[in-house]
Amino acid sequence: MAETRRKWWQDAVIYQIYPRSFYDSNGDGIGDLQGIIKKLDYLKELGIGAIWLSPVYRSPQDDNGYDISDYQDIDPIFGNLADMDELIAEAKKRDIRIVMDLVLNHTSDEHPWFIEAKKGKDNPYHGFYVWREGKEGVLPNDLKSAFCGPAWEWVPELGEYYLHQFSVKQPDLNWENPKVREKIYEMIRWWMEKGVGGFRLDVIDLIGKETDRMVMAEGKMLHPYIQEMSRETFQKGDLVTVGEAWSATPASAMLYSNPDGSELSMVFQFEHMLLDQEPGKQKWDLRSLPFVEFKKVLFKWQSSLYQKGWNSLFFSNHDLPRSVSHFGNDGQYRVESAKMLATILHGLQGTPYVYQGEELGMTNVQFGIEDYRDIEILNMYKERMEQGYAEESIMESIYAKGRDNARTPMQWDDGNNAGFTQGSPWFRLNPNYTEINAKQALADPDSVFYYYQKLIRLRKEESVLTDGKTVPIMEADEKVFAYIRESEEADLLVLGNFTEETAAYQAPDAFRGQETLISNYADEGEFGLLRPFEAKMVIVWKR
Ligand code: TEU
Ligand code: CA
Repeated sequence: MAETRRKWWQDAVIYQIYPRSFYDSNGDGIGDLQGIIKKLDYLKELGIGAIWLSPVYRSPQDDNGYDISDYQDIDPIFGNLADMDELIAEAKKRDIRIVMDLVLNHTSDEHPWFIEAKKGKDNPYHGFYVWREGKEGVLPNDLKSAFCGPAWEWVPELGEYYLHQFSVKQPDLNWENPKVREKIYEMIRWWMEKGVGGFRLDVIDLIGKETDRMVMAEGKMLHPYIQEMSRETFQKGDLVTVGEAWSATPASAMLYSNPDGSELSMVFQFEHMLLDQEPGKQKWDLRSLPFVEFKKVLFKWQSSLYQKGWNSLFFSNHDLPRSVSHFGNDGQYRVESAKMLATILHGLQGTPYVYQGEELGMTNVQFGIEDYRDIEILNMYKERMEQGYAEESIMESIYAKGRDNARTPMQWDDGNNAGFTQGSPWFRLNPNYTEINAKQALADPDSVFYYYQKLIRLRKEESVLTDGKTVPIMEADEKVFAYIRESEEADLLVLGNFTEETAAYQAPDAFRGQETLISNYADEGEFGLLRPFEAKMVIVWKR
C-alpha cells in the first residue's frame, strides 16, 4: 500500500496445519504437537512465514476440536502446554509464527461455562449462552444447524432451548453479555503473552447474531464487537488476524480489513468457492464451475480491496475439497494443474494460504460411507437417506465436496501409513501415497513442492506481487485465467490454462520475449499459446 508501511503478513505465505492429520510422534494414530515440531524443518524449507494451527485446545472432539472445552489448555491427544511453548519457540527459531485458531462463536457443551449455565436460570453463567423459553417440540424459530436438523436443543430441567448453529455439542455463546466478551479478551491476551503470531477467527461473522430476527451473519453489533475485541487485544501486538466470514462481501471486507487496523488483517471470503453449487441450495447440490464467473468474482475482490483492505488467497482448507481435484485435474495433469492453480492464486494480491498437502498436490478420496469420520458428512448422509435421495448421488456429493477429502493423513513417504504414524491411523489414508508423498517431492527438482517454494520466494523478491494493482485481461475467455499486476517497479503477466486442451491467449506485445519468472513447463513454448494446464509469470521491469 502506498502510504502505510508493509506489514510482515503482506509478503508472507501462511501454511495451515490440521494437527490430527499432520504427523503422529507417539504412535497413537493421531497427529500431535511434537509431530509438528519434528516437521518444522520441512516447513522452513518450503519457506512459509506462519503456521495456522487448527484447534488443539482441550475438546471432546465432536467436531475435531472446533468444540472447545478449555481455551487455555491443550487436548491430551495433541500434547500439553509445555509442548505448545516448545512449538512456539522452535518455530520462532526458524522465523515461523504460530497462528492459533480461535473459536469464539461457540464452545463445547462440556466447557465449564456451559455445565454451569445448565444448572439454573439464575446461575451466573446462564447468560453466557443463547436460551429461549418454550415447550418441548415447539421450537423458538426455524433456525437450522449447519450440520443438519434444527439449531435448537431442548433442556427439560430448565424448560428452555439453547441455540447451536453447529452440532448439539457446540452451544452458541451470547456475545451480548459483556462478561462473555471480557472473559474472551482475557483469554486472547493470555495467548498473546505466550508469543503467538496471530489468530484465525472461526465463523467470526456469526458473533453479532440477532437471534429473534433470525439474522445470524452480519448482525448490527458484529463490527462494533470486532472493533472492541481488536482494541482490547490484537492491537496490543504485531499480529496477523484473519476472520472466517462466509457472508463477507467486498463492502463488509473493507470494514473487517480496514488498513487503519481497527478490526482484523483480513478475512476469508468464500464467494469463489460457492460457485459450483446450485444457487440458494446446499454445498452438496452440485453444478459445474462457471469459469468466467469464477474469474469475475476473484477480480472483483482484487479491485474492491486494492488499497482499501487486504485479501486472503486460498483454494483449499480443512473444510474444502483438495484444490487439484476441485479446480484442476487429479489424473494425467495432476502435477501441471497443481502448479497452475498455485501460479494463479499466488499471483494475486493478498496473503496466500497453503493447506497441508497442497504443496504435494494431494487429491480427494472416494471411500465407503463407513470409512468417513466428519460429523457434517455423516449427518448429511443420514438426513438425505431419510429424505429418499439416491445413495449414489449422496456419495457423489461427498466425493466432490466432503470435508474429509482434506483430512486424510499427510503423505510423508511411501512406507507404512505413508510415514504418518507407527500405529494405526485415526482415519484412512489416500491410497495414492505410494506415489504422492513428501519424500518423493523432495527428491524431484520438478515437484509441486519446489514450485511452491519458488512462488513463496518470488513473493519476497518481487514487490509487484505484494503491491501491484491487478488488471484483468481476457475476462470472457472460457479456458484461460489471465491478468497483469502493475506497479511502479514492474508489470507482471500471469497466465493459467484451466483446461487439458491447448489455449490461445492475447497479451500486450511488451511481454513478448521478456523474462519468465516461473513456469510449469520445461521449455518456453510459443508466445500466445498455452499447453494443457500451462501457467507462467512473465515480467517487464520499468526501472
Ligand atoms: O466452519 C464454518 C462453516 O460454516 C463450515 O462448517 C461450513 O458449514 C462447512 O464446512 C462447509 O459447508 C468453521 C470451521 O472451519 C469448521 O471446521 C467447523 O466445523 C465450524 O466452523 C464450526 O466451528
Ligand atoms: Ca499422537
